[in-house]
Amino acid sequence: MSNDNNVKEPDVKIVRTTSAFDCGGRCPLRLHVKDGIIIRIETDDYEVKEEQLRACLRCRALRQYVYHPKRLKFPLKRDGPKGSGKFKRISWDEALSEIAKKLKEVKEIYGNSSIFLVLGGGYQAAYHDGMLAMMRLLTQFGGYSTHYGNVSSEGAVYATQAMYKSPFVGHSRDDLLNSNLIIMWGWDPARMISGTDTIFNLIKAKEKGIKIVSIDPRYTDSAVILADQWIPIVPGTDVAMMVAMAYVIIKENLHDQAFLDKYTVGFEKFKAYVLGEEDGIPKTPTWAEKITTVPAKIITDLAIEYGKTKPAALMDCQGPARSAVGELYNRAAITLTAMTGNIGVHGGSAAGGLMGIPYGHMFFRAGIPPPRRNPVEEGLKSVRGSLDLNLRFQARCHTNKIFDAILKGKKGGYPFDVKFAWFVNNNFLNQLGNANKSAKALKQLDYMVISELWLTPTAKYADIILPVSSITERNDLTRPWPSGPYFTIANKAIEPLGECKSDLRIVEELADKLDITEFVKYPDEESSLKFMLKMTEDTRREIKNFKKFKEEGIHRVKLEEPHVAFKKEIEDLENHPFGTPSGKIEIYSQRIADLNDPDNPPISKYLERWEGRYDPLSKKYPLQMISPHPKSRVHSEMYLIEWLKEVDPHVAWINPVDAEVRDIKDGDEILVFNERGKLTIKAWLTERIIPGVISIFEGAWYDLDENGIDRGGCVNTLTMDAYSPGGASALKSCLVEIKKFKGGA
Ligand SMILES: Nc1nc2c(c(=O)[nH]1)N[C@H]1C(S)=C(S)[C@@H](COP(=O)(O)OP(=O)(O)OC[C@H]3O[C@@H](n4cnc5c(=O)[nH]c(N)nc54)[C@H](O)[C@@H]3O)O[C@H]1N2
Ligand SMILES: Nc1nc2c(c(=O)[nH]1)N[C@H]1C(S)=C(S)[C@@H](COP(=O)(O)OP(=O)(O)OC[C@H]3O[C@@H](n4cnc5c(=O)[nH]c(N)nc54)[C@H](O)[C@@H]3O)O[C@H]1N2
Ligand SMILES: [Mo]
Repeated sequence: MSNDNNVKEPDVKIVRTTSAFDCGGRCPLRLHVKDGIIIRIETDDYEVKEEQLRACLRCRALRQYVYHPKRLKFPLKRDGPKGSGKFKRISWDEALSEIAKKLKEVKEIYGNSSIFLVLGGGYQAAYHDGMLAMMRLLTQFGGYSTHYGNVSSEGAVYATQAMYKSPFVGHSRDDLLNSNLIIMWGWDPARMISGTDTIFNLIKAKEKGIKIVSIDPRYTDSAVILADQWIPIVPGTDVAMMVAMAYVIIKENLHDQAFLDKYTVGFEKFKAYVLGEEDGIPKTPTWAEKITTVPAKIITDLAIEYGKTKPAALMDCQGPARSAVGELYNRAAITLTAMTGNIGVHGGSAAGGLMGIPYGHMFFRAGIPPPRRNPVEEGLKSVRGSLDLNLRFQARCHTNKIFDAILKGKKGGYPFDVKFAWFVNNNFLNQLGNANKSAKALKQLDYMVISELWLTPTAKYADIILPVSSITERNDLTRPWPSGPYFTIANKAIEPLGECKSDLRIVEELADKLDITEFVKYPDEESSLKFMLKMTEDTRREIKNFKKFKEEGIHRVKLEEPHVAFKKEIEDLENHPFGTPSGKIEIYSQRIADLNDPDNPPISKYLERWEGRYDPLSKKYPLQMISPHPKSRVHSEMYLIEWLKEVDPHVAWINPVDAEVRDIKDGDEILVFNERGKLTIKAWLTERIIPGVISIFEGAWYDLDENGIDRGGCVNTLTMDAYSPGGASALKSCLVEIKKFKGGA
């Protein structure tokens, strides 16, 4: 396979590994290591060129990340007011002893529920990152409080749980080539990767002449390179367009009644809503045009095309669902795929937010290593909104309410008072709604520990910071989450920098200080990985030769044909019913109906809740702000890397129409503001975004000046710490105003 032996420099070792960034791509990398230092990075050289998984700009800048002068290398203790960023170096022994003492104190005085574990947002990319390790440690210490609702994808999780009961709604990407129409509905894989093999397969699809449509308020990179048609839409109004498409499909008799009869429940109720029998409003394209600004003719034409073209892949995503009623967008998309019989067939799509195919998710399917039960949650049931995800949510706060819970505790109706918080795998001050409020909460918090590679805006508020090794400094399993099918493994290429340790090592040492004698320790990282691989059936079946897997850094699963979600169910429903209570796809969900919440209807409907275009607040703050994920970073990770800043400077996308009335010119420094905060950023005037909407990529580091203005341009200075009935973090429902920034307050 490789030509590793042909390396010209004999003292250069090539380590095959993968990155573990949260873009979900998992790219085989060849790290050239000389004298213990990574001197060069190359990407996949798989002999089957068509199947190479080539890395993008971020992995190619991995050396800049690993060796960045600002990497944390020693344990730090706060040496100034919280948030000041002033720290002094201490030893590991001092750091862990102080943490252990604090933990014991809090446990004794307030009980375990006052220990709050704030877990990764997106960064759950590797088995040995801090999440599972910390859960295991604190479980054995008597339990902890935590949060529910994945900040990333809870809208999609809720939609798929409600309608399919399985989150594995994806096809392998080569199946896109079997499609005859691909609709990228709020999906921009050229930027956000969505699986390393995605864009390559989309380019092949385009070359094959498959029509590709993009529906997005922005003319995205993917639309630029792939789309035959760009349909700009007002953010938050997708369901109106989807419902109007359903109207046309029903009127034209293009729906697949046989499929609906056999595989779904509740279509009649959805139909009654669509036709206006329920509320007197037929959901015609003209009705939808007023809401979405998409011309009725374009809606009609696309509906007819989607209804007639078999198979067709409607690719929705997670981003648009991260809004006030986000799950309804994924639910409407699933409804359309069911109406057109595109589920379970090659070239189709089950929609549902691109949650991927099973393989890469191995360590989630295997569950948390024992002990599994967190004593603080014992005996408690899940709360509304969670459906039956089988987690004990009553003891938790919602993820987008983490800082509100820290501020208000039990007096504010939360199930716990936080006295000790451990942040791991996240930069949540930066990444959750309402950063100014989050900063206030962290100032007030009694005691905080974070394990990090960087002095992030969140880490600045910690009492103790523990420096963590990067993925190049440890052995690990990594997780390609949106696509595959392949398994990846990270191989240690270099020794940890400075005094950095892996999260796994940290919990093992802390377990000793906490006198948890029965804590399971692995003699080395490899034996922990072997244990993990044994825990799921497909890894047992596939990875027979661990040594080979390690050497190659990847195990490619050879499928006889592309993976298709729900193929078994569609081919043989009797023996393979869906996991829902009815055993079918639930267009109407009785479980949701039972919750009796008008904002959480049992069928997907177009609703507006807050801070959408038609909110009365738009008189004061007339611009909708969206915050997609940055090309040059993974959220806030890699923020400090100058190479990447150069590739894609941090600017606000503004339509010239909105700029002109405010006398804003291209390149002007502007103030973006609402009741929650103010930030400054450079304006980029472009027709690649529709009027009435501005776009600022998430992840720039929050940096408050003396006037309370965020000069870092962190978009969450403006967003809300709220969530949808299904549990989506509503970060995309946000109204703002802008003006030229003239300095001062
Ligand atoms: N406005 C707005 N906000 C958003 C979004 C949006 O669309 N709009 N998107 C949301 C989404 S989808 C997500 S997933 C979240 C992401 O939110 P976060 O997960 O908070 O974002 P990251 O910047 O990836 O932060 C991960 C942190 O983990 C650290 N880290 C990396 N590797 C390790 C490790 O091995 N161990 C430890 N201990 N730490 C490590 C990194 O240095 C980094 O600081 O952001 C959300 N925030
Ligand atoms: N480079 C890079 N890649 C990443 C990440 C990253 O930080 N950097 N993060 C990763 C993570 S954690 C996630 S969850 C994924 C998924 O990423 P997502 O959260 O799905 O991606 P977003 O960029 O937020 O949104 C996708 C598209 O939706 C559009 N959009 C926003 N609002 C609306 C709307 O109301 N309607 C419609 N039709 N479109 C809308 C945006 O303009 C954008 O082009 O990306 C992953 N990939
Ligand atoms: Mo995410």
